Amino acid sequence: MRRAVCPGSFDPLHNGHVEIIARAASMFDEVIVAVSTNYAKKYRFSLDERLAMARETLSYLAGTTVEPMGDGLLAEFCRSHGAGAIVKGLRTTQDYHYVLPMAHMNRQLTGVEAVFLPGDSRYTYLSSTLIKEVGSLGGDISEFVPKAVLKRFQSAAEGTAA
Ligand code: COD
Repeated sequence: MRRAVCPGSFDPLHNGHVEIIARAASMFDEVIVAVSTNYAKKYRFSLDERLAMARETLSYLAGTTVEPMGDGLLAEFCRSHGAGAIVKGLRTTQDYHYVLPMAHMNRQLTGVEAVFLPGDSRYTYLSSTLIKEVGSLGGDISEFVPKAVLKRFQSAAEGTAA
């Protein structure tokens, strides 16, 4: 059984993430989407919301589950879940420079391998940060995010208007 983990904050999940996770699902028997819970970090969406958006969006992918990562090491999460690989999407060489030391460290810690997939060129300009900025300033983000995410931005906007 080949099992991989796709980790991230997913604050929120966007189409670039979904494309990488779908490709991981086609390469591995099982994929666990691990949603990070770094208590030092301020998230726009709560853990429950990030889990719900990812579960609603990814339910069509066979063999894919969504779980909270907990506040420990990703390498330990992989070991405790029997996953031999961490799959990450790369947008730019900057992403590569950021994730490469992590890949070495994770492998050193528990032997877990890193698999890097080049992001689809349709989505490489997407980041959760940019989407939050555009969405919170009233821009149309419908092209960039799954329906489950769009719905939450719309409810937040309605809440503000009320
Ligand atoms: N196209 C393709 N891939 C993309 C795109 C895009 N448009 N946007 C983002 N991605 C990739 C990112 O490169 C990343 O791999 C993944 O999608 C998730 O992105 P984010 O932004 O939601 O997630 P991050 O970068 O905030 O997640 C960081 C982790 C949670 C992976 C990291 O902090 C971590 O490993 N934390 C666990 C603690 C730990 O073990 N620390 C020690 C590390 S050695």
